[in-house]
Amino acid sequence: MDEKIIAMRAKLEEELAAATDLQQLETMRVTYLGKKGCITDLLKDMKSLSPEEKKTFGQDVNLLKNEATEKIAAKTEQLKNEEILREINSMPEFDLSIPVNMDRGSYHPITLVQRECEKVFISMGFNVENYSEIVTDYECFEALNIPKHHPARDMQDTYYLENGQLLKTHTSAAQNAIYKKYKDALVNDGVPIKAIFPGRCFRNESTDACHENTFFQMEGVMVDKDISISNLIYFMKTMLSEVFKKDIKVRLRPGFFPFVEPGFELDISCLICGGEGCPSCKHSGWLELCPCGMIHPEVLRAGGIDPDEYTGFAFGLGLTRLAMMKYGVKDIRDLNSGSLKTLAQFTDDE
Ligand code: FA5
Repeated sequence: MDEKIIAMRAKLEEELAAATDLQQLETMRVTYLGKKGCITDLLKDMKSLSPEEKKTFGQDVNLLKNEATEKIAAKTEQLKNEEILREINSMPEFDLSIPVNMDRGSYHPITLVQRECEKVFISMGFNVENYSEIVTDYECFEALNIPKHHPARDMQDTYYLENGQLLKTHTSAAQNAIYKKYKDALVNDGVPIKAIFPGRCFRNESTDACHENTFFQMEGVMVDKDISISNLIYFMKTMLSEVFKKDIKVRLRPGFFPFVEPGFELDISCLICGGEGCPSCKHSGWLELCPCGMIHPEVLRAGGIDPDEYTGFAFGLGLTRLAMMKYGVKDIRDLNSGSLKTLAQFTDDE
């Protein structure tokens, strides 16, 4: 056998034995087997050989080429397998038979209270609606009888997007869309509009024990012929007694909101201090929980409903404050803290 072929086979064996990574093998593959590789290069020597020698030499070169192809492929496979094994061995060991020794996750207290309220209202025939957190100025203010430059806007500063949209300051921002969605069924089929729409609200204001810049409300509206304040009071009372499962002292006092007339503030006696006064109720003994009122005719009109024929009530329940009262959370900021120690107390089996 040609000396060059013998030497090249020996070199190949040596390099294969020394190769420790896939990159080295790839370089070898190109060096030996590539179009301009050293095995192809051997064929140049054929020119000077006799026809008989050419035959044997050609066979030997082919043999070397096949050997090199197989051996480089086998070594590549071997290194890949070793790499997978190394990866498996470096993974932490899991023993699936060991009992879980971790705290269970739990629903957030606000979610629990929201679901409880939803259940109560669904049982009274209300639909639950979901509405966007980003709304237009029209939805949040103008459709609610709060034109530009109206002083009521000062009470609800918020965060604006560059395109002029804003993060909704109250769930009332969905009222207009809800009226438009259900007005045909109301007018054509006499189906009263009964909807609640819980959602996250945002206000650019400083925080304290009972104010957050991000909090939850649940809006509720009912529109039909002859809806009155008595209907409003009935639904509010039912909801509170179902949620608290006990008698709660409430008071209704006049309140101003441009989208209701008349408007009320529904306060509950602070359950943290029993009405004595504490930081959670700003030392008044009462907590503003659920402003409400009879929907303003302009608001109905903007929703495509004739206020001479239909009336309705609306309320804006402070869900976050309700959760505080129900679970005895003294500082509203704990609810947004993400502290598992605080939140895990409310684990529910649902
Ligand atoms: C409103 O947001 C009106 N849209 C409510 C309404 C709806 C009135 C329908 C009439 C008819 P107000 O700004 O008062 O109103 O907020 C309503 C409730 O949300 C408050 O009583 C309170 O419980 C809660 N709330 C308001 N601001 C905050 C805040 N910064 N942090 C936590 N809860 C808040």
